[in-house]
Amino acid sequence: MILRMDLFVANTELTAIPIEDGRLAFLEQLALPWSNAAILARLIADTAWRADSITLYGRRHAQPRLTAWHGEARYRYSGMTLEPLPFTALQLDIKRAVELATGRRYNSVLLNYYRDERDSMGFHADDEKELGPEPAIASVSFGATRTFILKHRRLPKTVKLALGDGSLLLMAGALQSHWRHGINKESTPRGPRVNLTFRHID
Ligand SMILES: O=C(O)CCC(=O)C(=O)O
Ligand SMILES: [Mn+2]
Repeated sequence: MILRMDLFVANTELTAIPIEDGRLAFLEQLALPWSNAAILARLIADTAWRADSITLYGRRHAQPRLTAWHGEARYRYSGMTLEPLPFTALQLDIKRAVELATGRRYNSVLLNYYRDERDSMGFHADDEKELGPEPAIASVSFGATRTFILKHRRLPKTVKLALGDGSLLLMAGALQSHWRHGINKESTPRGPRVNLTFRHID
């Protein structure tokens, strides 16, 4: 008997999102062996969340979300140096799924916990030199859908993507040199969301 396995296997191919000056690819549901809800609950409960302040133009500000940095390399941004915690078993499982889907390897992950609609992330590029000139950054989201906004640095162009529960977004090519991205606060109630950005640090 020939088993029609393809009937049971979810789509694992990323779809390119056309964008100038960079590369974006999206998968609505990353293939994982647990439900998105179970992963979200474990990430929220088991992560050593930090409430860091960042220095912007010489002033300290509380970051409007919680964060954690895991993996094999130090990370410096906005006047902070983050010493990594080791990858957890769950993070390694998600990393493996992301590596299979994207065909790239990662050695670090930044976790961001948006507790509700008031949490956000300011516009920035992931362009630290340790990431290399054309970094592949793989972003996995669990929980509430939030709008990921990209703004071109020179052109009057904005791209908005709804990043839903279980989705994978790959940023690659020259994207970080030409675009900045962020997550705005929302004006209507939103449940918790955890986003993981897998990176390769040299
Ligand atoms: O939460 C998101 O979708 C964006 C996260 C992000 O840009 C980052 O971690 O650098
Ligand atoms: Mn980013």
